[in-house]
Amino acid sequence: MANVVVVGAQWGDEGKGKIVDWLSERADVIARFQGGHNAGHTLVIDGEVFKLSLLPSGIVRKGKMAVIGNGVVLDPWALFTEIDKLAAQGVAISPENLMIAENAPLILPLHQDLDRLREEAAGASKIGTTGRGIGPAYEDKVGRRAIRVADLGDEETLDARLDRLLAHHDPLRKGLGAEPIDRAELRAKLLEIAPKLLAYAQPVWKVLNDDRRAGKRILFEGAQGSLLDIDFGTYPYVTSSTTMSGMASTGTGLGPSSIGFVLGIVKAYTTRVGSGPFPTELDDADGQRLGERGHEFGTVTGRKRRCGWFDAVLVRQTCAISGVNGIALTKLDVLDGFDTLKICVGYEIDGKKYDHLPTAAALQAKVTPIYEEMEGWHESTQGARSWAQLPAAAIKYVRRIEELIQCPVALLSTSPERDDTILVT
Ligand code: 2SA
Ligand code: MG
Repeated sequence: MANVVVVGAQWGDEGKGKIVDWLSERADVIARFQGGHNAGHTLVIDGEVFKLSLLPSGIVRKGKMAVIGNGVVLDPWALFTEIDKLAAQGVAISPENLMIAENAPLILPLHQDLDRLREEAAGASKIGTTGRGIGPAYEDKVGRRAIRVADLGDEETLDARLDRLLAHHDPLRKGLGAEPIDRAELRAKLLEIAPKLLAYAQPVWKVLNDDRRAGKRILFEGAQGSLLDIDFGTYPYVTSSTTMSGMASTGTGLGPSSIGFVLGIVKAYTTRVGSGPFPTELDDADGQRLGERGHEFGTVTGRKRRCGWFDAVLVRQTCAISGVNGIALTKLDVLDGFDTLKICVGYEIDGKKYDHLPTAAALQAKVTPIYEEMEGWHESTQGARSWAQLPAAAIKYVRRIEELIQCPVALLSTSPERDDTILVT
């Protein structure tokens, strides 16, 4: 197997966790390259449910190396909470099976404060973030005032970093009506967790390049989805990282030539959490039904997801931007029992047809989807393990999606269980 990058091709929650877990059986190293503990990946293994948020999904498998790359923003306290939770489920985590990039920036409690304060102040125009401090942490990274993993190894460096950071945050907090940071408390908290965290710290770029040369297979695990990308998503209703495949390279320190295959994860319908445009959103009984059958609630926050028909325009667009070689189509079984299904094949805006989502917010707000109707099926596709077990109408639906998004289906997932996966190619 070539080194594979897995990205969500919609707004996240496409079912990446299960696919990454399935693929990690065929990999030696599983690396996260962006996002933080705003991600929520659910794995079901022999009926047991594992919910991961910051850790790469491959961590649940024995004999694999899980990697948190420099492109990730890391909340050290959330990390150890998650490690403890997994330990209680029998998954042992140590520097033997987890390494963290020394140059990964940290998420601190002050980032969560800022995330929350800003969302509260924004009222109706809020982004609908996960409240994990992701945006503010990336701001500090780009603003060159982040505290990074390696900074915890030296008190003098840490002090200098803290000075710089608080010089920025205290006035910001004041403007939002919050108290200044208790520097001594934050410093003590960081120094307390430092040895635990530093035990996992590595020059990830170097280890991965050595791994690659040694012929190890690397799986890059994307989080969130392409339409939440900071550049190509529905800005400003996006997350603060690059969620496209290109980030796998800069978010770990392996050149683009190390990537052999880009797998886009695509849900057979569409969902989104948080605010922002959603052309095919359904406010009716069909939308309700998709949400209920698909258990569309956030893994991390429990938030109800907005649901709608499959939007081929958007998926064609994100597959192009990420250079997707093939898709894994998930949750087809959620569509079982609909008489008719709709697929969005184009947009109409002010009487003009579009084959892509324009960037201008004013145009996005006026999109009317152009639908194609397809016959549904009443048989159950849940748990199907071969193409032959699918009803003809379901096969037709999948083939039509391939045609519209200009990308082949490589995998078909028919239930949350690891083995209910059909390899198409
Ligand atoms: P943030 O917190 O700054 O990244 O939020 C910005 C936008 O990105 C969306 N976002 C997500 N959308 C879907 N799933 C996500 N992860 C969790 C999950 C979410 C959860 O997999 O279930 O548990 O609610 C995720 N993370 C960020 C977010 O909704 C904002 O629109
Ligand atoms: Mg998710």
